[in-house]
Amino acid sequence: MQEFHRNVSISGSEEFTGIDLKEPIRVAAGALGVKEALRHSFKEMGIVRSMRALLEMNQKDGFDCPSCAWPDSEHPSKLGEYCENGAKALADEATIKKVDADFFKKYSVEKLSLLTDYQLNKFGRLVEPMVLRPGSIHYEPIEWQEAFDLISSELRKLDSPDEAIFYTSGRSSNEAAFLYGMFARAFGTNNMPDCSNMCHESSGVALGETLGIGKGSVKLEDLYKAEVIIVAGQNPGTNHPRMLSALEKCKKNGGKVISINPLEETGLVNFKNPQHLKGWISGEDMADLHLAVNINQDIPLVKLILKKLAVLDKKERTVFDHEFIETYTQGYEKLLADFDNYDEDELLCLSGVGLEKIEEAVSFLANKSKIIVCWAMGLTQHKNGVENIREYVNLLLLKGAIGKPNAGTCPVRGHSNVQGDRSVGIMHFVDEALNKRIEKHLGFKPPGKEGYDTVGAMKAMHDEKAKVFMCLGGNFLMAASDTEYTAKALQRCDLTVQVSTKLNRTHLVTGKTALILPTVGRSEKDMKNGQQRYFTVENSMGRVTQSKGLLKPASEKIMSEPELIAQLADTYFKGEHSMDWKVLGEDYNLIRQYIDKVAKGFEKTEERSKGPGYYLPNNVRELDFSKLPNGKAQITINNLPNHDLKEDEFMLMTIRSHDQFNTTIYGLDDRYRGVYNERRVLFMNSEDMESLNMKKLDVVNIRSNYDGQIRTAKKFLVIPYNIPKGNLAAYFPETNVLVPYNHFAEKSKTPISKSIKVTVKKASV
Ligand SMILES: Nc1nc2c(c(=O)[nH]1)N[C@H]1C(S)=C(S)[C@@H](COP(=O)(O)OP(=O)(O)OC[C@H]3O[C@@H](n4cnc5c(=O)[nH]c(N)nc54)[C@H](O)[C@@H]3O)O[C@H]1N2
Ligand SMILES: Nc1nc2c(c(=O)[nH]1)N[C@H]1C(S)=C(S)[C@@H](COP(=O)(O)OP(=O)(O)OC[C@H]3O[C@@H](n4cnc5c(=O)[nH]c(N)nc54)[C@H](O)[C@@H]3O)O[C@H]1N2
Ligand SMILES: [Mo]
Repeated sequence: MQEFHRNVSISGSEEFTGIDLKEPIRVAAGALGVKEALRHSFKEMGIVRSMRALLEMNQKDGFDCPSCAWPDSEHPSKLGEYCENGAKALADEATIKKVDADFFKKYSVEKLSLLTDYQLNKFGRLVEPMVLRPGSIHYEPIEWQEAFDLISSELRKLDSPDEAIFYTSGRSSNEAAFLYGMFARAFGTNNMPDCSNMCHESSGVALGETLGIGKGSVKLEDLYKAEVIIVAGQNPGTNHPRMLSALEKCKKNGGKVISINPLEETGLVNFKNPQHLKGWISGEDMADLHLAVNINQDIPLVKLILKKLAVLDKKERTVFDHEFIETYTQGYEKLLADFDNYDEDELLCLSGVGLEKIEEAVSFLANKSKIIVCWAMGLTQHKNGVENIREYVNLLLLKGAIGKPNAGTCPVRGHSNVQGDRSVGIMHFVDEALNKRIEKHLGFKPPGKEGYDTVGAMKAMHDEKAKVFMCLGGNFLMAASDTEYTAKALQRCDLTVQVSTKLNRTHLVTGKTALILPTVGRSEKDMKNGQQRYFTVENSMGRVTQSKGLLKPASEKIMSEPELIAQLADTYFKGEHSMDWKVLGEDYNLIRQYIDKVAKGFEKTEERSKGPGYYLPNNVRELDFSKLPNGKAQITINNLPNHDLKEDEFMLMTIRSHDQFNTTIYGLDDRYRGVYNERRVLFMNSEDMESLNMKKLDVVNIRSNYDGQIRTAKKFLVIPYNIPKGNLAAYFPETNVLVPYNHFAEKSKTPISKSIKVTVKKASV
């Protein structure tokens, strides 16, 4: 690793931690979920702080859960409105452990980098601004103003504003994201990659093309009375546990749930809802039908279902909604003709699902029109991620399941405010209308050239075309694909700046100079001049609400995100700019007034975000497709994926365990999959293990070979698992080393983290 200018490890310890295997727990949540929630909370925050915080989370006057973007109930339970993973996210942020100047004096970045991501996160909250000077391996304290001066002077040194990149992770508030996006533009660049590029960008592109808005169309209540909910490529029991209550309501009302997933995930098997008494005792079966599709074979599967529905419709003319198709869509005849190009047996074989199950799915759908499709990373993170989603949209359009109650699209967002960040202007592409409003209301001309998205940013830094990299949250090194490539990219920067709450590997593998700017978390009180400030967020369904923290901040030396961005901007512009940054950083109401004027659909946010908040406009809900070709929703033709797997190659998906939030590792257990105290595991079908002559817990290396370049993830323990033959699963981020930086979804450029071609070989130990 001589290329690295500090001797830092990009993986940390790869030692095994002492695995224990048990039967997977097949009931999600329940009393065990509550117990786990409280155990994590008490350990990190103590009992009093935990109870106060948990009872305020997702309540009308409280703060928005820092975990996923699933909407809060409009009638929150007095018992507390949170899930196990929300409680873990809160405990993680509100921990009383601290990472201060003494800590960094004791531990060099080289030493810290030898630890695992789990160990790094456990040290606690970052509590004062720190700088890593060129050549040094120890962070040292720095005054806030000196930090802003340092960044400003590096920015001024650049030959072009496009040599700076401003990344955003989806935890930031609308107010912070707005200021940040406007600062990047005022500085002169659209280089604004965000976590969304690695996440739901494929959904945004697919929905934009077909329905005219890159967001979902359903509201929370729509799920309650849907007739069929399809959950495809999503693991709600772990990643969106509060969604299970909505599925439960749907089922109580007679709806059916179909799960489409290579794995039979626990939350979709059975759910005990701890919000009501009965849920402590008995569980509710969730999915009525599970289709164990092969990785990335959703298109053949959906095509087969559509083809069979088309046959039925030919006879009865009642299966598809012909009036809807006629009035609102274009492309129907072409799609119907295209079905003839596919052989049913071939589609069936590719999908990996049994014919009986397909027939059952067809019978669930044939006479129903209130259909919702929910999805997440299992559809987006493939080369054909955009087409995957378009194919599911075809199903909804043919059934007329769009723009009416209890039907529609439901991309389930990841980070709690990832959708809001985009709505207020975090984007690498140019939005002409937005630019005009910026010019009119903010008084400066924003750049008109498209900027870098995440993969673009990695490449630009790697090729030394970008030299300053600032991150508003996140853990870029571990989140991005191709860890080694990304590490080199970061190290080639002159300056890397992390606005963060917790320690992670991106603080250790850095540019020549690095800054840590510690910030206030979602759960904390944000006071200014004796007044408590609040901010706003947008959930997965487009509702804007307020969020107000209540806990004492981790330290007096941390600064809120809007304030630190404003102070940086003020320093950079030396007080001479059309925007009064300093004042904006102090008064979030003023930021909201600008958001109302500049961001599309926001209006009177100050008053309307109170209580249950307000919905941003959504053309699909109004059946308005006027922005699309011929003013119609687009039915599309989507090709079958073509992977050309070699004889010895498998398809690997990188997924989340039940004990992590993205790159933040809360613990080493994944009880829903029966794995305890270890993350370096590879889930494999037992027949595949047999044919490779492998036994349970054999140590293997996983290799990918793209364009002749070999990438290896070393030392994983093989576990026999209920996964279709030829498919593998392992945890992210440990396996990100395998994902080639230059292989991503067409159009959305989302890395192919869910379909990586790999070979598996026993390691010599
Ligand atoms: N507790 C917790 N909550 C989280 C997160 C977290 O890490 N922890 N992360 C947040 C973020 S940012 C996001 S984006 C979401 C992620 O939420 P998910 O998308 O649920 O997360 P993944 O673990 O990536 O799971 C992907 C699922 O898709 C399935 N899958 C993989 N490939 C395919 C395929 O080709 N077809 C089909 N049909 N299924 C497939 C996998 O088996 C798995 O069940 O969760 C958010 N919420
Ligand atoms: N192989 C593979 N790679 C993936 C994925 C996958 O499924 N497989 N999933 C992708 C997805 S969906 C996503 S969204 C990305 C996630 O990418 P990121 O959003 O970049 O990563 P996170 O792990 O969520 O970021 C965690 C860090 O955020 C900081 N943080 C937490 N809260 C706050 C806050 O309130 N403010 C600030 N400023 N900082 C905060 C903490 O320091 C913490 O260490 O990863 C992507 N990468
Ligand atoms: Mo995400």
